[in-house]
Amino acid sequence: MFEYERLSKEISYALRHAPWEYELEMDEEGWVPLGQLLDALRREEQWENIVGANVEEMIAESAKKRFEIREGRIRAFYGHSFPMKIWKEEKEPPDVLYHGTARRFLESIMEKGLQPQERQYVHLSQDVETAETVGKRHDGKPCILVIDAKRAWAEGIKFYFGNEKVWLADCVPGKYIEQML
Ligand code: HQG
Repeated sequence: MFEYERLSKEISYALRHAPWEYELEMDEEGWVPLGQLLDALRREEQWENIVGANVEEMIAESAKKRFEIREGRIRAFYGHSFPMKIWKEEKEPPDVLYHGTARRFLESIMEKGLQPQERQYVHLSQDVETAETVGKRHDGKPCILVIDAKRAWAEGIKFYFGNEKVWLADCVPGKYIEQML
């Protein structure tokens, strides 16, 4: 039985943060050959018998849609942090998006806007529930920010499609952000 959570974390690390540690050749959309990733994982004792089907099962079992496999390649939908910025598809966002964050970040966010911080893009949520889950990683009682994506888009802020629940942006100025009470 493969431990999907550990596998998901390690693949997240490889595809989002440190592809060079796994000697992966990544293209500008974040794709790497699945076989290359499997070879790299197999060098570790814990994954010495891993096959593609295990990765597919991990993706299918996960509550979050983090990865995609297509034509023998795998990529992460979002979350990247290394300097080479992954190309994402620009897309008109829903009228409203959400962002769950910690209370301690609020003042700075309202002053400087939502910034990508350690990642390549700001991560926004399609619905409040998803934003709550994201925010709880930073604060037991997270606050939910409501983004006027319709106006921001109309005024030239770029949005990108992550997956059905996750949207990305380069930054979101404070004037488009309101705290949900
Ligand atoms: C905050 C997980 C101060 C921002 C999640 C956030 C997501 C500011 C933190 C995905 C700021 C960065 C990404 C400013 C933004 N001043 N703080 N100006 N602008 N921040 O983890 O959005 O499980 O890099 O509010 O579910 O929390 O890994 O981003 O709190 O989808 O698949 O800086 O990662 O997905 O934190 O999460 P993060 P995030 P996975």
